[in-house]
Amino acid sequence: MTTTKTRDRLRIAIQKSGRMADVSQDLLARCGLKFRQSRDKLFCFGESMPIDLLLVRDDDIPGLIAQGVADLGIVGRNVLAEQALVARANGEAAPGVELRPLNTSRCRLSIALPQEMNYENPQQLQGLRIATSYPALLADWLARNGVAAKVVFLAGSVEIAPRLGTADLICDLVSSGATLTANQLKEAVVLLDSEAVIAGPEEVPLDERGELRELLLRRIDGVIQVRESKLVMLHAARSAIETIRAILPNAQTPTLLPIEGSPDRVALQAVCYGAVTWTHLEDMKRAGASQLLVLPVEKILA
Ligand code: PRT
Ligand code: ZN
Repeated sequence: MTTTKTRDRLRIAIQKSGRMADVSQDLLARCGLKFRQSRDKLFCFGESMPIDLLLVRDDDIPGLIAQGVADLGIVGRNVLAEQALVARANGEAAPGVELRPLNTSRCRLSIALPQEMNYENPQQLQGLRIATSYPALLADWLARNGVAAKVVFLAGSVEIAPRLGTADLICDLVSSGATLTANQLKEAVVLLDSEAVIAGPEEVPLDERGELRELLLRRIDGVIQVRESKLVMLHAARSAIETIRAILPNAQTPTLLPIEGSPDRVALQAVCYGAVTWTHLEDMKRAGASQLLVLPVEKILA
């Protein structure tokens, strides 16, 4: 059932505890939100803005958005995509759309095989049993590839199913790959590249929540931009600046300042919106830069 009541406070659902709990709290804190912890720790009242928090299991987040109980949620794309397929199959309301990727909590939903099996093509999986906590995403991939395999649903510990003999292979989340290796499995096909996302209903609420949602999304954009930005400072001969500028990754127009006592040399500073690697620094040094400094950026208001 969808709640149609208007509200003047925005509600964001995030994971109460688990891999995404700290990441979500940290993002909202960086957006300037402060919350009062309630005694049951499920609902936190927003003190700095009319934005409250619901602390729930990650699997409940898409449903809370679909019911209109939460206006936004921070959840893995894997959870959102799985529940979107289930909702569509049941003719239910979509559990929200992805409004922003958050470039954190990255993982992939992959099919993994016992190490002794060689993967060549999807047809090889015909008739096999695949254990997973993501039955809809797996069934969708199997259908798109014309494979009739048996989907064995397991809520957790999917990786031990082949050893227990309850499945031939698995379809599970992978990040470093260490869990697969420890269970004598290897990644064969990536079904979905996942990361934390901010999700919400496609339509912006028509009451006060609409503006709050837009304001928060703008702040989130700023936080993400800052997270990936670095301030680069260096000295170089004026004649080398053009070459050095070409090496700077995703840089804003740099500021050039004179250096006292060295009329041919300038100090350069530029914000780069992307990773500044050792290779970039070494290339700039070769091009004539010295005194290279790379600093984190705290806030940007362009
Ligand atoms: O209690 P609640 O239901 O809220 O939490 P949960 O136990 O269902 O989820 P949680 O906290 O484990 O994960 C939340 C979200 O984090 C997931 O939905 C993903 O979007 C994201 N995420 C990122 C991961 C991983 N990385 C991850 N590595 N979720 C799970 N894993 C597991 C995976 O299932 C496997 O068991 O870690 C293992 C593999 O890790 P590697 O590094 O060994 O490959
Ligand atoms: Zn969960």
